[in-house]
Amino acid sequence: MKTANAFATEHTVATVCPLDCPDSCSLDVTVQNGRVTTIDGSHSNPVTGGYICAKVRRFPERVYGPDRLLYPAVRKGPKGLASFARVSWDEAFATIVGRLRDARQRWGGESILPYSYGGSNGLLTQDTSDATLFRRLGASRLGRTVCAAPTGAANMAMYGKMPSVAYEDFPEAKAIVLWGANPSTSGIHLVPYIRDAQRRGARLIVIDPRTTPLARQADIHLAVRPGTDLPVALAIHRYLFEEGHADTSFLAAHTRGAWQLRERARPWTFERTAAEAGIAADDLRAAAQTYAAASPALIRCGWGQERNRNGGNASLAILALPASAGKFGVRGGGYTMSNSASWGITRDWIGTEEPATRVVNMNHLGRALLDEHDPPVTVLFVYNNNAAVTSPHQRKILKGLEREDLFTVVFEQVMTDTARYADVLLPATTFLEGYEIARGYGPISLQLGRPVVEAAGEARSNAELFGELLQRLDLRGDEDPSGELEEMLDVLARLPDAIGRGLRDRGTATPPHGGRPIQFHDVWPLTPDRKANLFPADLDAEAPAGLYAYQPDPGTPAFPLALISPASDRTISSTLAELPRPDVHLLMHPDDAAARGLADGDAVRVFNALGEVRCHLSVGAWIRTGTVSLPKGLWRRHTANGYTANALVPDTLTDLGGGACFNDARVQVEKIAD
Ligand SMILES: Nc1nc2c(c(=O)[nH]1)N[C@H]1C(S)=C(S)[C@@H](COP(=O)(O)OP(=O)(O)OC[C@H]3O[C@@H](n4cnc5c(=O)[nH]c(N)nc54)[C@H](O)[C@@H]3O)O[C@H]1N2
Ligand SMILES: Nc1nc2c(c(=O)[nH]1)N[C@H]1C(S)=C(S)[C@@H](COP(=O)(O)OP(=O)(O)OC[C@H]3O[C@@H](n4cnc5c(=O)[nH]c(N)nc54)[C@H](O)[C@@H]3O)O[C@H]1N2
Ligand code: SF4
Ligand SMILES: [Mo]
Repeated sequence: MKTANAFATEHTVATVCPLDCPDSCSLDVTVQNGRVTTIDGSHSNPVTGGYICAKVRRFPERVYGPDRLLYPAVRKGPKGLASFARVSWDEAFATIVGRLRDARQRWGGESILPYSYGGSNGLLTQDTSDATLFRRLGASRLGRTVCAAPTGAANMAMYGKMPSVAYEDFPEAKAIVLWGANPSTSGIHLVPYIRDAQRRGARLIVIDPRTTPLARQADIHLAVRPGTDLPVALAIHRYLFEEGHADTSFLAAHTRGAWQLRERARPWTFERTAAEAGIAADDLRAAAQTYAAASPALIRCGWGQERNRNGGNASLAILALPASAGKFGVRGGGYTMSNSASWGITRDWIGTEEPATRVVNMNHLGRALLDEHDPPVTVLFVYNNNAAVTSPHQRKILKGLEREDLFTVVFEQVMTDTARYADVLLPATTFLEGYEIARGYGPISLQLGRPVVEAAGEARSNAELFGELLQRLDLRGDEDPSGELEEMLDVLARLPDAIGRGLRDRGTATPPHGGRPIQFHDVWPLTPDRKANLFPADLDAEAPAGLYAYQPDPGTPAFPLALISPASDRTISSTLAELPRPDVHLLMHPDDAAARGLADGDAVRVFNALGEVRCHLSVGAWIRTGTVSLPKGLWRRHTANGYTANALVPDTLTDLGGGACFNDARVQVEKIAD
């Protein structure tokens, strides 16, 4: 009897992981008595092959954990201390609606700043009814630049974001360059395809200041100094052009601007570049020769190289390599970048045209809260984001969030560091409790996520929250969908026919070209003349020193170490950071440790003019000299003094795209008493 009962109440639901990870795993979720018990990979997305990462296996601990937000609440104590009192949704709505109306009346709509980023990275939970609401309020617009802004600007200007090489085609390549990408952590399903290529004789080149797992298995590892990728890529162009390896017929037929690129590459000899990047000239030459000689040859361009003052130009120069070298037109040749634009989705479901209100670069949140007066930001509405720990210049942001005259709404799943500063805190559903359309940005995939269990407590979906706010502010249009299910159906109906039908009927859409397009064969640059623009003139005007012009680090003797903060296998950005984890360490090379009298396990302070982080030290040769590393995505509870890497990250912007300079911090490290 008992067994029969248990059987009757256990079932498995097929859905998809929409977190901000390139892979977009299809999932089988087991539910027992209305609660999620296990999350496993399924085979419906063939690329993710039935296995998932350890992080998302632990997602039930998040759904039912002590940090989960279950009810609306209002602040009771000082900002930042997370002292809240439960209120009804009605009370919460009344307060928010009153404050939004008041802000609009006194200061104008631009005094309202919506602040959001990846969250659940799908099509439904962002840029749907939320965008309709903030557009109709005439709120400030947000420049969503915290990630992929420089690479996005480069890929758009050069290739119009044409679809790029799929994971499945990596085994065809005879040379693979992993440039500023660490798939062993940040997109694990690419790894077996790379290993397969290696077994079939491919040479692997890794360009990364750290000895990542794949760098250890590479034929050539260029452990460059952070921020020096631009000269490194230009030196390879120079070799191609000056030593007769450029594909002049491809360049003439399919590109513009090649000679200007050649001019800018000319000064970057292997010797000069190697000195700047802190690598051996022979290794750089070997990398250039290997890449030039191999066919097919493939570059996986990541995001590690974009997050510094030269990041936009570096990404441009990297993306231009397959054009100069004539690597396109064959399966397994070309480049892989974000594939999020591959479906040509334009989000024409947003209910209102975008108003011409002021744009706030999200990397300048601290400045927006403290230095902006025309009008000041008086209402901050945070959702799908944890800015208190994920945006640059943490101390300035926290100071801004402390402003007594700022009204902050945070709409969240768990008690994040940002949630602790809310005036009104609203509970959000997780992807296991609602619909989502998840779009892979590694593999070209689009899958429908379904509710697996009832929402915990009184949590609501984004569609429900923003729909209700539109209603209560008298901003709802007759055409607007009402509620999450209607919003999902509305989006499905507005997607191109074949895509919407696939999602409705099978839960997955069939990508063009079987999801494995060959660049310059099946897909072409989405630029006006369908050519690759190797020297986009508008970007030449935007870049501080012009296109492909390198901005060297002038050096700050007090802070000689470059700090990077790459993705870790514990979190996706800062999502899941609430779960228990081992002690956090700063990673440092043995030579740098010795020079400072530091040893493995020491308590240290990492500091610069912006702030300080106190944690323990890990000494190892898997990072280059002159560079130290802290994990991305920490919460304040993970360090001894409550600050994370972003307390040391300046809010300067990248050369192109207004991106964040997370890997451009300069610091010093010293021992402290434990
Ligand atoms: N587990 C996990 N997966 C994730 C994420 C996560 O937080 N955790 N985040 C997701 C998101 S939002 C993104 S954008 C992607 C990011 O995906 P990736 O780009 O792969 O991730 P990162 O760790 O930011 O950077 C990759 C590598 O760049 C190196 N690097 C740092 N600075 C430089 C530099 O100046 N030049 C070069 N050549 N290399 C440099 C780092 O050492 C790191 O190994 O991953 C996604 N996947
Ligand atoms: N130092 C350093 N900092 C970095 C980076 C780095 O490399 N180094 N990388 C940067 C990168 S690549 C990125 S993409 C950013 C990401 O930064 P964020 O956008 O802040 O990403 P997360 O930390 O994942 O926070 C997303 C939050 O959204 C919530 N959420 C998820 N789904 C929903 C939903 O449906 N509704 C609502 N209301 N909330 C939801 C989650 O609970 C989570 O707390 O971080 C950046 N920060
Ligand atoms: S975070 Fe990435 S690897 Fe993990 S389950 Fe989600 S899509 Fe798969
Ligand atoms: Mo990102």
